[in-house]
Amino acid sequence: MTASSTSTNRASRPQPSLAQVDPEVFAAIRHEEQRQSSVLEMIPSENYASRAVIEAVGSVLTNKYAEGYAGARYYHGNEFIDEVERLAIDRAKALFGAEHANVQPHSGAQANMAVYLGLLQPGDRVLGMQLDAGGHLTHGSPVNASAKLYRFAAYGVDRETEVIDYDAMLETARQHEPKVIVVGATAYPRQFDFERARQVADAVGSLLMADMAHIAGLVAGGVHPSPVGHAQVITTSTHKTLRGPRGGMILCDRPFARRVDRGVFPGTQGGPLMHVIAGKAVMLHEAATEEFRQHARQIVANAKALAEALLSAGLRLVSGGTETHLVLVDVRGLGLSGQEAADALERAGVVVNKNTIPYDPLPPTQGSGVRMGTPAITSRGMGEAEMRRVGEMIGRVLRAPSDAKVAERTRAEVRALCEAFPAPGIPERGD
Ligand code: DSN
Repeated sequence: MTASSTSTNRASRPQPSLAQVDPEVFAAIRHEEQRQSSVLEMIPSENYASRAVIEAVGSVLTNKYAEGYAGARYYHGNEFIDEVERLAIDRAKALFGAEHANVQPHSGAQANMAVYLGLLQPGDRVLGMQLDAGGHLTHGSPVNASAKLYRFAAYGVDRETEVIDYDAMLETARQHEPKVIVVGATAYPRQFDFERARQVADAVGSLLMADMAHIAGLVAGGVHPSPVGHAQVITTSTHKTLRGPRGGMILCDRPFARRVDRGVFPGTQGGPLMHVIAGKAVMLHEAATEEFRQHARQIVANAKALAEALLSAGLRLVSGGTETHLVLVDVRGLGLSGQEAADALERAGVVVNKNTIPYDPLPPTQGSGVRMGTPAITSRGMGEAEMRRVGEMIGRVLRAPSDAKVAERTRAEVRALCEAFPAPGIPERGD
C-alpha cells in the first residue's frame, strides 16, 4: 500500500457520530428536543428557528476565520464567506429599509455595547429605560458594563398607566443632556412611539438609538411601527420574534456606518461567527415572505386573545393589556412572587419567566410578575382558540399553585396541545 492511498483511506473513513463520540452531550440535546416539543414555550424572547436556519448554523462555516468585513478581511480564503455576509447585509437593509447593516454582533447585548463604543466616549451621558419598567441590562443597569463605562440616567413608565410618559422622558433628558437616548425594552407590552422619542432626542441634541430586539419580527411583519427613519441607530437580537439563530444585528443611517462597524470590529469583537451569519441570512430571507407577515399578525392577535383570557381569569396585567407579542402579569394579588408563579406554571408544562414589574418592591431574583408571550406557540401554528384555552390553564394553575392534581391535569392538556401543534425545526424521532 502506498503512502498516498493510506492517507486517502484515512480521510475517507467515516467519522463517528455525535452519539458515538459524546453520548452525554448527545443525550442532553435529545432531552432538550423533547422538552421543547412537549411544553408551551411562552418566554417571549424565545422561538423555534426553522430547520433551514439550524442547518446553516450547523454548517462548516464554523471553521472559518473572517476578521474584518466583506472584501477587506485579515485572512485569506473568504470568497464564499463574503458572499454569505453580503447576502445577510443586503437582506437586512431590504427587509427594514435601512441604509446600513452590520450583521456581525454575537448578540443583542454585544450590538448595544458596540454602538456605545462607536458613538460615545467613556463617561458620556446616556438615557435608557429603567430595568424594572422593562429596560435591559445594557441600557444602564448598575451591574452592567454599560453603566460602568457611561453615565446613564433612566426614564420609566407612568405609575398609573404603566405606559411610557414621553413628556417625563423629555424632562429627564433636559436635566441629563444625554448624547444618546436608548428606546427599547424587554418587558414592555405596549408599542413604542419612535417618532415622539426622536422629537425628545432632537429637543436635547441627542442621538436616538432603538433597541428593537423584542419587536424586530413585528416590525419586519408590519405590525409594529418601524424605528427606521426615526432612530439613527437600531440594534436587535435575531432569535426572538425574528425567529433566526441566536445573535445580534445593527442597522443605522449611513453617516454612522463607519463608527458602528468599528465599534463591532475591531472595537468589541474578533472573528465573526460566520455559521451564525449564514443562519441570519436564511432568517432574513424567511422574514421577507408574506407567510412571515401573516405569522407576525397572528403573534399579535394571539397575544390579545391571551390577554383577554387572563383578564377573564381575574389576573392583573401591567398596563391593562398588550399591543405586542407579550403580556406582563402582576401576581402580587395572588399572594405569589414571580418566581413562585413561574415555578408553578413550569410544573404544569407552561414555561414563562419571572419578571419585575414597574415600581417593583421585589428584586429581579424574585420579581412581582411573570412575563409571557406568543411568538413560539404561534410558530407552532396555534391561534386565538388555543390562546383562550392556554389563558384559562394559566389562570387555573396560578390560583392553585401548590395543587399537584391541577398541575397534573394541566400538564396532560399541554402535552395534547403540543402533539396537535408540533414545534417547527425539531425533527420527529421514532426512538
Ligand atoms: N434575555 C432577553 C430577554 O429575555 O428579553 C433580553 O436580552
